This record gives sequence, C-alpha cells and structure tokens, in this order.
Amino acid sequence: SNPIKRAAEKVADTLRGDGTGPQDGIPGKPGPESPAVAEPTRPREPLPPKPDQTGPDTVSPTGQPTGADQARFAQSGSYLTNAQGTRLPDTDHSLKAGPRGPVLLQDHHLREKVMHFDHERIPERVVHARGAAAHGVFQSYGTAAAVTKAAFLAEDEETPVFVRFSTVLGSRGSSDTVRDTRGFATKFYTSEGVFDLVGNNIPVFFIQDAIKFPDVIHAGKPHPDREIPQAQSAHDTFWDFVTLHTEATHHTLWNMSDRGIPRSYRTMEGFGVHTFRLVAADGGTTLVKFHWKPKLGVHSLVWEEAQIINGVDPDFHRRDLADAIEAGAYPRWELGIQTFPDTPDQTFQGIDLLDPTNIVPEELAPVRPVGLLTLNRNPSNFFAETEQVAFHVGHLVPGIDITDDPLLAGRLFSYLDTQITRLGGPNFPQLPINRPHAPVNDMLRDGLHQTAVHRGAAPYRPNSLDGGCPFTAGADTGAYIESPVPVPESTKVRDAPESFADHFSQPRRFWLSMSPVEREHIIGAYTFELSKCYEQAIRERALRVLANIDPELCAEVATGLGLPAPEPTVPLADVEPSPALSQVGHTWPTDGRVVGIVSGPDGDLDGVRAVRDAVLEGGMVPLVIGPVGGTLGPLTVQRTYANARSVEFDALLLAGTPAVGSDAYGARDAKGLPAPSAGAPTDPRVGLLVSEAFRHGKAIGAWAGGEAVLAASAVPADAPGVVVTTSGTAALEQLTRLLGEHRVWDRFAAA
Ligand code: HDD
Repeated sequence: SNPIKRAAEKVADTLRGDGTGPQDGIPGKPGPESPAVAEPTRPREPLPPKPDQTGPDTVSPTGQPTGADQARFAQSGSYLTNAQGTRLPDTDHSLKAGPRGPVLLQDHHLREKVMHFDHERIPERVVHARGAAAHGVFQSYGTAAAVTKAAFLAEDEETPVFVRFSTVLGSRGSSDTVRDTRGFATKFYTSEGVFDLVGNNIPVFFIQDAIKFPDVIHAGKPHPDREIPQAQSAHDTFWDFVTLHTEATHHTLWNMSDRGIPRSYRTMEGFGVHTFRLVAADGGTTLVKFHWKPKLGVHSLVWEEAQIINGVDPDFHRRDLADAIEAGAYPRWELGIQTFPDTPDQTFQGIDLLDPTNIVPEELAPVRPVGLLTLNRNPSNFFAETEQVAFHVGHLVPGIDITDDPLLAGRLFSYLDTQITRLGGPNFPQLPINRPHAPVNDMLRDGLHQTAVHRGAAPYRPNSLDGGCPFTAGADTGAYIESPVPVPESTKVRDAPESFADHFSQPRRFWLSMSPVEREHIIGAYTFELSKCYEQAIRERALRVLANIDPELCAEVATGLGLPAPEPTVPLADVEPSPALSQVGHTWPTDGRVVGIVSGPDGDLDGVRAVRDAVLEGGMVPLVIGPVGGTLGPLTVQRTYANARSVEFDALLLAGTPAVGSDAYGARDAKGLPAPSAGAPTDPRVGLLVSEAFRHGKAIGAWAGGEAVLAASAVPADAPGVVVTTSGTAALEQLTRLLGEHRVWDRFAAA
C-alpha cells in the first residue's frame, strides 16, 4: 500500500540474492562463493560466541561472576529490541503523519536511537589517545620470588593480562608511525587484585616532577591557535620547552633516535621508568626497575618509511598487532628486573634512582628475566575494551610498592582523576575490562553508572548490623601493607635535590652507545625537526643543548640547519657507553617478517610458488605482487603494482621480469598509449617499490631476469644486501640471514 516502501523493497529485492555484495566487489556479477546479502527473514538462535570473542572472565564488585557471561547477556535474543527490551517492527523509518508528512515527536524509538548515538563518543585520553590493545597471559618463572611476595610472580603462576600500546601526542584518529614515545601499559588481573605497569618504550621521562606534566604536554600538543601539527614534536612550542627545560634532554634524544619510530609494537622494548620497591615475604625490600624485552628483538622504521606509512597505512601498528595475533604469531615479551639494594640514599653507583630521567646501564645491573608475556587474543570490541580500559600506577599488589620519585607521586593522583572525566564517574572499575579477577568487597557505594546491586545495610566500619563484615586483612591474610620506609627529616620546600641537576651525562652516554648508522639517524631527526621550527632563537638554543651532549652531533645538526655550531657550556661528561642501548649488531628471529614477491605473467612462476611455500615454512609472511589482481598462473595475486608500497615489506624477491601494468601509471608506447606486457621492467611503480626498499635498507633478492628490474630501479646488483642467484629459494636463504639483522645496515652512508 505504501509506494515508497514498495519501491524501496523492489530495490532491496534486486540486491538480494544476486551475490553483488561487498564480498565479491564486482558489481553486477555474481561472485563464485558469495552468499546472498539478504538479511535472514526468520529469526535465528544467536550463535554461540567464539572463545576469542568474549570479554575477560571477571567478577563483579559484589563477587558475582560476570565478564563474558554478562557481555553475552547484553546482546541476547533473536529480535531487535529497544534499550528496554521491547521488540521493534521497523528501525528504518521515522514515525510520520503520512509517508510524505512531518515526523512525529512522539516517535520514542527515533528519539532513543538518536539520543544514544549523540552520546557515543567519550572524551579521548588527554595523552595516549591513540592506542591498540590485546589480551594475553603472563607466565611467571618464579625467579623474582626471592625479592617479592607478589603472588603473580611466584613460580609457574599464570595471570591474565590486557596490554594497551599507544602514541602520546596524537588524537584518537592520528597516525601510528609518527615520531613519538609509545605507551606500553599492562593490566595484570592477579589473584590479589589488579596490578598495572603503566610504562613507555623509552626508559626515561621528560620531567623529574609531575607538576611539570601539564607544561610538557601543552608544549608537545598542537599549537593552540591552529591546532597543528598533529601527533608531531617537530614544532616550535615543543622545542621551545625542551631546550629551556634541559632535564628533557635525555628523553628528547631517545625520541630523535630510532626508538621514536618503532617498526611494530611487537618489536618495542617497554620500561616501567620509575624505580619501584619490591617487598619480600620476610619484609625485606629491594629497589627495582621493570623492563619488557621483545622476543622478536628491538626494531625500528627509518624516518622516510615512517612518513610514507602515515599516508599509506595510518593504522600500520594497530593492523600489525591484530594481524599477528589473528595469524597465531603471538607477540611475546620477557619481563625483566634490574634490582638495587634499598639503601637510604637510593642511588646505585652514583646514579640517583629517584630521578626518572636516569637509566641504570644493563652492564652495571643486568636485567634478569622473571616471566613471559604472550598476547594471544584480540579485543572483540574496541570501545568496550581498548577505549574503556583504565590504567593507574596506584593499582598495586602486595609485594610491589612505590618510591619517593616525585614524578610517580603526581601520577598516583592523575590516573584516577582523569577517569572521572573520561569514563564519566567513579565506578569505572566496574566496566568489564577493568574488573579485578580477585573478589571485590569494598565499601564504595552509589555514584554515576553504578552497576552493582550491593547487599547489606552497613557499608561502613566498624559495624554490627552486617555482622562486622567485611573484615580487614593482615599481613598473613594478603593485605597490602605499605613498607615502613623511614621518611627523611626535612623542611617543606618547593625544590629538587642537587643530584637532579645533571642533565647531560646520561644523554651523552646514550649518544656514545649508538652505532654510526644510529647516530646518522639521530642527526637526521634533529635536523628535520628543528628545521620545522620557525623561530631562529629556538634552533640556536637547541644547538647549545646538543653541544653539551656531543660536539659531533651538534656540528652535524648545525650544518644541516646552516647555522654555526656553538661551544659546550658544561664540561663533556666522562661516561662509558652502554652497548645494550644500541639496536644494531644483534641477530633476531625472523618470525612474521613480510616478504614481497614481485612477478609478472612472464616471470618464473614455478619458482615463485616454491619460494612462497619456503617463506611460509620459515614462519614468515609471503605476499605475491602482480601487475593486476586475480591470478598469476597457479598463484593468487595478493598485492598489485597499484596498491603495493615498499613500507609493507621487510624484504623483496624479484622473480623475473614483471610485465608493465596497463593503467595510467604504466609504461606508454610511442603514441602515448598504455603498453601492456611490454616485457620491459619499466613500470614506475615497481621501480619505486624496489628503489624505496633499497633506500630503507631492506634485503632484496633477484633471479630469472629479476636483475633487469634491479637495473631499471637504479639498484646496483652488487650492493650490500642485494642477492642475485639462480633460484628463489637460494635467494631466500640469504635473505633470511639478512632479515635476522633486521636491516642491511651497511647500506646507510654512515656505515
Ligand atoms: Fe601518563 C596515560 C605512561 C607520566 C598522566 N601514561 C598514560 C598511558 C601511558 C602512560 C602508557 C596510557 C595508558 C592507557 O593505555 O590507557 N605516563 C606514562 C609514563 C610516565 C607518565 C611511563 C612517566 C614515567 N602521566 C605521567 C605524568 C602524569 C601522567 C607525570 C600526570 C601528572 N597519563 C596521565 C593521564 C593519562 C595517562 C592524564 C591519560 C589517560 C589516562 O591517564 O588514563 O592520567
């Protein structure tokens, strides 16, 4: 009876059942396997959730098991309902006074639907807004049991975890591969309550006192007038602050090093930054620094690669993490501890352990592994889990205590406070992702978004009405008891200790520990960032800071900026390098590395098949790159010349001469017409692919005519890390060895 509805249904009917859904992507052609896109007409029983699609198993604040069960309960039943559970006949049309008439205010379904949508977004995190996360498990070796009574660090303990990685400066929608510090925050759902290790991929911080946090973040965030640049430190306000506030020098130097642009979250180290205090069963205390060591090794991008990725795939890190977990290539890190005697002065070999701009070189205090973290499950809902997870440095368990690091003290306030705005009230610990797995029996009541239905009449102590419950615990019943550390007698001051005043010796140690290639990258990064500053005075001041780290660093950056290099204003520190700080010179597993195999219809397709299988067998990911989509002989083309960009690959194999693509970017004949399959390796997109891979220090192998592609891409066949052989599998053998070193370091000028 309704003509508009009938017309719409007719259109829908034509779309149903002919297979032209997004599955096949070829309009008008039924896809070979694609099912009809029609909605099911009859209600189905909800499918049982896959094991990896449920929320964490948690317990509610009242001790009731909830988690996965409750998440399932939140969306159950076969019929669409409103938020009150009433079934709905139509959610596509507003209620109107006639099909062409005005929409009626009485449409309560419309109002509920739009009202809820209007409030879908919550404030993003003021820092670390952009992140990606995964569930996993932490298996303890028991090697820390002598120094801490924390139950999750006892031998063979297994603890569920949720880990969120992040950039610091950018907004939620910014790019992944910007030059920035990365967050590495781990929530351990231990049997004694939640323990959060809220760390970064850089072991030092910009400031020594939390009262400076608003300053450093205001300086790093985009300029307040135009709100640019996004997610970058390459601008005046950042460099203005860090050159005036020289305790930021060490962290800034790490940012300008390759650590500022990690290859993947999976290849990042993590650090607890502060010195914490471990408490043993006998009450003995030990100072500690926490480290995460990636099993795949520490590996970074090169700057040009990072910049290209920001356009080509802004979700590069997020995708890499999720893809690896989905493929079963679970990322792993070992948790390690550096321990120091808990002496009254809290220094170790002259290094002030309360100063978060300091590291303790691993050569002075080795990192001892205490457990293994495996990330093995992707979140099933980004908002519910990754966005709503709330970390807090004050989420501590018995056996792990804090120190008087003034940066840590301010953090103990900030993380709780920020959740009130971000998550809308004080009950955020009740969100499924934040719920402890240990039973909760607090006397916190009411407040916005209270989801617990508390029982009992006496949420106060002492009480007699609830039989005196809950009871307080003692040392023997697992209570968290602060270690009775003596407080130094002093007077109230707004000041810092003398030992916090050395801002240059630790940066100098870092610089001296870098390989020539890493130094070249650091020089390039400073030159790039400072050249983006408009204020000459800021660039000059930055050079004065660099002069106090190292004259060569200062001189090279000065040359790049076209400015004179100043003299140091403090004596250069006499420090030993720490080889452990360099990412170069190690060999790592090649699991999960991506090998692009370029071929055309005239290439050695049998060889491509053989090498593809060998790549897979080696635990790496082969991607066949062809001129256009579809197949190349027996092979499925996974990337085309049009969508393959070098940044996706860790190594390239060139299997014979790829045909020239026939789109607008392909080669042309004399008349300017596309020249398909001309047989000449002149397709500019392949040239770009190969020359970029070469420039970025990636291993390249060629056989069966692939040499011609090298030549056309201006890549010398005898350059380091370029392998020309007789077969793909022979090339792969050498490539695998090169991949173990992460990059062909010899290709960079400094080497
Ligand atoms: Fe922070 C988030 C790490 C100093 C205030 N911080 C946040 C996150 C990480 C860190 C990884 C993201 C957590 C997540 O994924 O949800 N922050 C650090 C490290 C620091 C540090 C390693 C120094 C050692 N932070 C720091 C200070 C303050 C804050 C000194 C404030 C005085 N940080 C916050 C915050 C955030 C935060 C505003 C924003 C969102 C959140 O807490 O939950 O409270």
